[in-house]
Amino acid sequence: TDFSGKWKMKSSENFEDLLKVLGVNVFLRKIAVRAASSPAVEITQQDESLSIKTSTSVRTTHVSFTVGQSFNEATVDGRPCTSFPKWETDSKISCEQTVQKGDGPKTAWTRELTNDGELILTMIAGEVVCTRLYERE
Ligand code: R13
Repeated sequence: TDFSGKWKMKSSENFEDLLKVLGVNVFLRKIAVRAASSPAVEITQQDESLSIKTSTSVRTTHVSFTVGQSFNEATVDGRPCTSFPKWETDSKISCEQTVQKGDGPKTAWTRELTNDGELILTMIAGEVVCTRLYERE
């Protein structure tokens, strides 16, 4: 599977609920939700190594990792965490996150390439699953 490409978001579910369960206040939530409605995602992949740049008007994140090796990133509410990405299937990566300090709901994400070439991102916090569907630009 090759996740490489520039991606645009087609739909998003439960993004605000995700931030809410993570304790983000309503003021910052509204700003984040608005900005996250039109992200630009660029992924480059070489074998098991991925680099994912996610840009919005208020926050841009850039992560690089190799599937099967832990790396440091931040949870969607901005807390530093250690992440462990693994192949769930040959077209789906699932990644568990462990925050470096403090507690809160268990967080994780998955990225899956569908048969029709779309990308499904899920971000999970406790019982809340945010699902975001991307298509190539
Ligand atoms: C701002 C500060 C407050 C906190 C926050 C959280 C998330 C975001 C912005 C902010 C955004 C996230 C976008 C995520 C995307 C995910 C994806 C709560 C720290 C800066 C308001 C914008 C686009 O689809 O991969």
